[in-house]
Order: sequence, then C-alpha cells, then structure tokens
Amino acid sequence: MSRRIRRALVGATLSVAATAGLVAGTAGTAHAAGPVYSVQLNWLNIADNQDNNSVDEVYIKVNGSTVWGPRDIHWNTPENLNISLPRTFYFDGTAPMKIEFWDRDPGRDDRVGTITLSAAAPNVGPNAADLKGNDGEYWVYYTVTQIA
Ligand SMILES: [Ca+2]
Ligand SMILES: [Ca+2]
Repeated sequence: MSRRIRRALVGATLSVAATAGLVAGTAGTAHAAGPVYSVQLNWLNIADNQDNNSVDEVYIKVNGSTVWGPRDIHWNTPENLNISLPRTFYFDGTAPMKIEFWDRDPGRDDRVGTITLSAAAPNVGPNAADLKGNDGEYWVYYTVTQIA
C-alpha cells in the first residue's frame, strides 16, 4: 500500500471517527476524542549498544505491534527512520501511544526504552529522547503534529 493511499485511508477513518464523536456528543452519550496528533519517527542513533559487540538488532513496537526491524544498527551510525520507516502514527485523547525500542537476542530480548505520548503530554514539535535501559542508550528523534 502506498503512503498516499494509507494516509487517505487513515484520514477517512479519522473523519468517520470524528463524525461519530460529534453525533455521539450531540446525543449526549459520549465524549469526542478531542485533539488528534500524528507522530513521525525521524532518526535513531545508538549512543551505547545494549549488546557487547557494537551492533544491536533493533526493532520498534508501537502499541504492542512491531512496526520496524529487527535491523542491525551499529554504534553511532544514525539510522534515518524518515526513509526506512515511512509511516505516520496517530493518537488522540482516548489512549496513550507507546513506542518501544528493543534489541533482539537469541534468547530473551532487551527493551532499551519507551516513549509514551498522550493528549495530556503530546510533546508537539520536534523531540529528542534519550532512552536508557538494560545497559543500552538510544537517542531517538521524532516529531509530533496536532492535526485535528
Ligand atoms: Ca541484547
Ligand atoms: Ca541483540
């Protein structure tokens, strides 16, 4: 599916949701979801590998689903997620969005960090997150835009 078509589908879905929210609001039985935000992951750079061999098998999960990877990412070699993960993610006031960064291993995988976004803390604009966990450190750059 092309990016443009996917965007159109998401837009249509959001429109339907917004309309449903308005109708429900009119009936006084439910609240609209409130503002809608889009999220683009821009860059990933490994400041400290989780593994001891200077290359992690990184994968990214959004709300529990793997959306990218695993890919071999070397220490201090910025990965352009604008290109390798050309997807836009969305959240609104109904639930927070969890973006997790993992290193895959033959045994148990290691989670290095999680970015949590919500309508209460949407982090609108460009962001740099310093994620540290399980002896790894990933720098993640991402952008949040309010679209509705
Ligand atoms: Ca590991
Ligand atoms: Ca690994």
